[in-house]
Amino acid sequence: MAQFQEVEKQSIMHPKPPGLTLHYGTAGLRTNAKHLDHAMFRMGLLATLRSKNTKATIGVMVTASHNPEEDNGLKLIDPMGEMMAPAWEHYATQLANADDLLTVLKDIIEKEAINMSQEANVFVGKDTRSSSARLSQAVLDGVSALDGHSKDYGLVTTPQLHYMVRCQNTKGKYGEATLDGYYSKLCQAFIQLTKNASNRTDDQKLLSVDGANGIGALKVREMESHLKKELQISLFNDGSQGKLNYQCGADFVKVQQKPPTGFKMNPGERYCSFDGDADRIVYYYTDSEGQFHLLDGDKIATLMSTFLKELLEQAGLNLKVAVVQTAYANGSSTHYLENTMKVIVRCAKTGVKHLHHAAQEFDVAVYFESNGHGTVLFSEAAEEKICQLAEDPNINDEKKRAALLLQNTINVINQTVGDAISDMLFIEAILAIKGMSVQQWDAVYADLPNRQLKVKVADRRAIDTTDAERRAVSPPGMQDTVDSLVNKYKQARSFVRPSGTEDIVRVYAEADTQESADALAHEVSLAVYRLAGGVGEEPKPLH
Ligand code: G16
Repeated sequence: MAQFQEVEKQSIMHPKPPGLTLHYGTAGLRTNAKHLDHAMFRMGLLATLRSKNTKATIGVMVTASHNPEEDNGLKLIDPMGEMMAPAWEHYATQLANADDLLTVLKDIIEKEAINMSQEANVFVGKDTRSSSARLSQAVLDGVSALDGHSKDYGLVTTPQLHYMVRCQNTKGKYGEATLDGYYSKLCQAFIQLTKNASNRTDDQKLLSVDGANGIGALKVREMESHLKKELQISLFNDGSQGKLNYQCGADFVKVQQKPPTGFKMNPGERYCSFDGDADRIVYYYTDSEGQFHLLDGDKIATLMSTFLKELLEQAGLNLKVAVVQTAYANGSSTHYLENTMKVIVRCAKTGVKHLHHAAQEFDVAVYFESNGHGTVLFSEAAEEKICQLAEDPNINDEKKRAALLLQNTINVINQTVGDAISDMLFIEAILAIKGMSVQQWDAVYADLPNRQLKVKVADRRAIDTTDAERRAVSPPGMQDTVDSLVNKYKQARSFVRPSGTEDIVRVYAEADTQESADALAHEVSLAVYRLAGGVGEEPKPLH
């Protein structure tokens, strides 16, 4: 077949480094950018096969998101804008590591009974990393080697590319597959929502955004004119000076529990940070004593689900609302959601693909990881009921207002995946409508003090977990040790899991005081180091 000859010819230009093994992990392939050229070419091939297989447009986003600038990676996007199906993740790993590329390629074609004469379309996007241009070219080479058509969106955020894929495959029903279409849809919905905030002052329209020195900063600038001054963004860490994700961005702020560098915080004002590809967001402020307060994904999920539940009640719509979290969710947030809010709470494995899947079971589901990665899903039936109600001429004013707010909420949200820009607009709209300050939002419940640490081990797959990653099944003795350490502290909880995006093991601990959370996290880190083959220096106490 001429296509295979072309693949063979082109693959010589994208050689696989000997001895390198890659895994399609939590959010795709990710490692040092030096090692990725062959994998990018091959993922271009795979995206083309997936497009032929689904008879739809597929997306390939070149990014390593929160990782340091020298890393890169790729996320594959399925037809409805969701993360690629798990069965195909396995093919991605096989293909990336194949020594005999054509055999693996032919094997996938046979197993999936792919019609090679079917047309293929692939959308490609990239973040601002210096390696991204070269690597996205390798993806485009892969697509053309199998005679696929590609559209290069160039610099876009990850959620923007997810959005484009869904728009394309739903023939405009979701929106227009252009950046202008994306900004118009989200900003118009935001403006409609904030029209309901009659007492909104000019001060409440101000928000400071840390762009992580990445693509999010460029895109916020691009969006500004669409906001018609209804939100006035002061942008810092915009990429003009600092390094991507270095001492800034959502991951830094969440893990370090401190503000990013690059600006001075004014007490009481609202700030938020995006991550490197703008699919995560966290909020924060300092109080008059200079104390830093973080509003992470759990606080965001609480704000969004409360708002939606209230509106659904006002609209008289009996729809099931759920919140999907992960093991990292602060114990206080889960307690508040279950006992005060009385919403259904589910725990999924880390990775938005798992949360997204769990959320699809409900009429309305807010899914968020503590790290700020999340969105809201409405089932088709729920959307239909809301739209019907909004158009019903025989309902009272309260119901009408609630139905219209819900309709605009659907439009401000990017339902394909967590989206820092869309989440920011929704959060700002909720605060405006409820007339709520960031301090009032923060006071809804008090987080249990917590700490996250990383441990370097020889092979992180030595740790295996179960129960949505809340318990370790290997190495032997790991879980018993964690249990006995947890028992030493009050209101304590801890777990360990291998990261799917970095070559480390993650440790999470929470307890009644920060000292206890820090001590527990350190003791569990030591246990990981000793039982799972730690490398380098033993973890040191935090204080
Ligand atoms: C990715 C995933 C997230 C996940 C994070 C950390 O985020 O999309 O769902 O929480 O990695 O994963 P891990 O703990 O396995 O390293 P991003 O923003 O880097 O794409």
